[in-house]
Amino acid sequence: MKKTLSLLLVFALMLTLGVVGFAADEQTLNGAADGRNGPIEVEVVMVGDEIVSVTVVSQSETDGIGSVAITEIPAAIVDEQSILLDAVSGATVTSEGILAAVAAALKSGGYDPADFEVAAEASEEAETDVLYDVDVVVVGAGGAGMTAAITAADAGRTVLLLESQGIVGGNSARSTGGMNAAPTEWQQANEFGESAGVESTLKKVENFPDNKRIQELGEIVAKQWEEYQANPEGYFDSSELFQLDTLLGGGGLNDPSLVNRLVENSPDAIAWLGELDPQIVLHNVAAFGGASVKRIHRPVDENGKTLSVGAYVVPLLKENLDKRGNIELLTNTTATRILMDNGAAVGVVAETAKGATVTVNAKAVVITTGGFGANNDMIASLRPELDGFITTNSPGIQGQGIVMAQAVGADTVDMEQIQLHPTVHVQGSDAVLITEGLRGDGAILVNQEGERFFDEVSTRDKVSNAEFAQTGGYAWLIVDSRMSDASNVIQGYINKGYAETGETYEELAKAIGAPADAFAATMEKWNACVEAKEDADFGRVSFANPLDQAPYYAIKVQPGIHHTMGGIKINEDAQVIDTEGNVIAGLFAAGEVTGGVHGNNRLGGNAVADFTIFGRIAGTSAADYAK
Ligand code: MEZ
Repeated sequence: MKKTLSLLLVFALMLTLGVVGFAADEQTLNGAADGRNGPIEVEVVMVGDEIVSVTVVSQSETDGIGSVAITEIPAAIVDEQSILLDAVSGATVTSEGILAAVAAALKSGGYDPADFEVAAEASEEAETDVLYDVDVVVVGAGGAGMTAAITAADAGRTVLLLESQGIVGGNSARSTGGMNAAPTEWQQANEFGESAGVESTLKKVENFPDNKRIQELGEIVAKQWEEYQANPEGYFDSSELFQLDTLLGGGGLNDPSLVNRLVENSPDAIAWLGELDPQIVLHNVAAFGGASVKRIHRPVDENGKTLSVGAYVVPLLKENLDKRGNIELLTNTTATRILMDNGAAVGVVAETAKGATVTVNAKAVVITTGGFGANNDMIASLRPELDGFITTNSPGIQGQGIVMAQAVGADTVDMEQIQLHPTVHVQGSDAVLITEGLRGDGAILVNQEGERFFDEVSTRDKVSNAEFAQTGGYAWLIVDSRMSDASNVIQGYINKGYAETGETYEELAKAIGAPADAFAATMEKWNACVEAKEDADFGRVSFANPLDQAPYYAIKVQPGIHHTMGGIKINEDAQVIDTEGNVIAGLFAAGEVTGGVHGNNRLGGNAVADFTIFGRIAGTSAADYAK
């Protein structure tokens, strides 16, 4: 004890004399504030009035979205000695959470946060206009844009990639489920138990007597199914069944040639992602709405638990983008106009966040700006009944690319086809997508009366309409702990506070305010349906496991805008088509900015397929054109 005391005295003397290696008035402060997914905790080191360092010590923000703010905002605070900074666009909630946590830390150390609310010097600096000359300019750095840029760069072209937001990823970064592909070797790892799904699809063909392609595919699949049943080896799926599901799901409105292109390229697209980056492994195959069989390919962690596909793939695409010396990425730069010469696209004009003009001369232009699901005015002008609806879309999804393409004569298709996703959870001011994967893996939907009301794995349009008809227009999505133990995605929802919970059915019913008897009866009846593999009430044909492992969870969900199926008209080579039906030379488009692939309703898992497959096609076509 005596020895400890004397050591402390020596240490205090050294501090006074400035002998030790840190300044005497250095202090470490801690603060916390809410981010998008939960609390953000920071550690702030101050020396006198100087912010020496800011470290985020704890957070649960989304990879590829919030993670960008977590890297950029602390460094900017130190550089600018300010907490009055612009948020990283696209990651506003996380940015503001970090700034608020730093303010709280400063306050705890006796500082007045207002003293650090100084206008950042750098942001006052004017930017100068700039001119680029490249082979290919890609507008929009979501999944399709990054894929197109990488493909064109790998074909030897110089590429400039423009992104209106502060982060890349767009809606792709928010996608959760996975990517449809068929037939693949990874489907073969599953035991086939989806006969009822195939039978039910073949029956639906009768509903489209005038759709030549649906009839044609129906005949082919019926024959394939007959042959398989005679010799049931391996897992049953085919390119034709995948096309049939996509066309039936889209109400037959899809362009069959685009569907064919999507499907035929799907197995190779999964392989391509794995070749691009061996870390991209999408080999866990599951059932999703509107698919006759298990077809969505998902990532899992080292323990086999499912992960969100967007948060998994987007950072890896970005990493691969950064590795290429012939791609330059400009964020916070919004393209406003396509440059034309003699009927051909020859570049774009864009504007930086600080108002400077970026002029890009390019041999080919690729538009990949995504749809318009975050642009309420555009939505309301096409579908007045959706005015003010909640949306799962990223804020940058404003339809800019569609407007720019129309200005140079591009045609559009199916613009009024706007998809509502039936399981969107409202948390504060956020509308959060609760993946369809939960229903594919066995979850059910009950209404406020504690009763099932529809086939949960039907297509999104139908499930959404059924929800609207329930009390309050919402439903409760029910999972058990067997499901949550197998999924990082579900555990994330629980950790973020989206779920009510109960140790028994009755307890969960109480937590959600539903009648306990009715809810418990619904659960027992559902578990019996799973055992019998038959749902006499609603005709569901995919079952997974009974929901009988406590604790049980319920997430409140309602329909929200998720995908805009309409957009720029393209052909199979991702060339943009004008209102006269001709190709616009030098102009290409891919991903949600285009229309025609999904008809009046996109199937879950077809967006990631769309951005990868048509992103690659657009990148290849643009690179060829720009030779
Ligand atoms: O493709 C989608 O939109 C998708 C798979 C969404 C989801 O529910 O996870």
